[in-house]
Amino acid sequence: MIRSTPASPPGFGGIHPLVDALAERIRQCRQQLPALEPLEIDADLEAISGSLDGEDLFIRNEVHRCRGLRKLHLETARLGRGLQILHCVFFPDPRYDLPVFGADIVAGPAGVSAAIADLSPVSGALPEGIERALSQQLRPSFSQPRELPAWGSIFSPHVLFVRPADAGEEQLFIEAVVGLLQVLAAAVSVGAPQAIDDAATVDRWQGQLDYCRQQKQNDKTRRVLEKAFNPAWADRYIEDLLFDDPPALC
Ligand code: BLA
Repeated sequence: MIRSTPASPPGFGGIHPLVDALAERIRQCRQQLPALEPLEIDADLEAISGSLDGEDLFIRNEVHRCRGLRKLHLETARLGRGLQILHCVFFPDPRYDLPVFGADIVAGPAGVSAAIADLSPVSGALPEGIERALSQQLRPSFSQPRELPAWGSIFSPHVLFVRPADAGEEQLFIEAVVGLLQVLAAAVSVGAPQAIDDAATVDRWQGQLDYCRQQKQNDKTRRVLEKAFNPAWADRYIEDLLFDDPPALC
């Protein structure tokens, strides 16, 4: 089992304060969701530890579901060469008109290189209520915005992809993620399921499958996992846990 690690500066065997603080805020938001329950995952995927080139390496996975969301996955990891990661995806139940929530932080010894968060559409555009709520939120400004790769066409026009320059911008990023989760939670609380064979459900299922396929084109994730573990392990991890296809509608 992995011990929980207190926040500490990067490079001291701990976890970057932004990774730790965001994980904690996501857990608080998660707790407010209706009918939240933990999902079983294979014990060998829940807490993974090892060492690479003499460095501690760990992955901690938490997986839940709630009404409206089929899988809420939060991962915090330290993967060698001081690389620390927060990876979080909330996958909707396709019967509900809800987007995918995704967030990723990549921090190295030189600081956070990537912080991304989005509510991503699974049927062309975001549900109207969500689009309206996001358009009304103040868009924080960051000094170092980043450009999305080609596979990033899955993200919404509201996507935030930045390299936070200092602790102030890290805090802005956390608040922006909490804002997204509040918008999602409001939509979850009023959402009602449509039939499993409704054309809209099928369309959203297909959209979620496309989301997973596009995410799997991110070679950077695969490369890091292959190096820390091995190619077969990385493949299973990506296919079964990070971006598994939504279960067949039946
Ligand atoms: C980039 N993701 C990266 C990078 C690494 C990882 C090393 C490069 C850092 C950089 O460009 O500064 C690695 N991310 C991981 C690993 C895991 C992970 C190993 O989550 C998991 C174990 N990625 C996601 C999700 C999103 C995402 C959910 O998993 C968005 C919602 C986005 N990561 C994302 C994007 C990039 C990135 C857009 C930049 C890719 C690029 O510029 O080519």
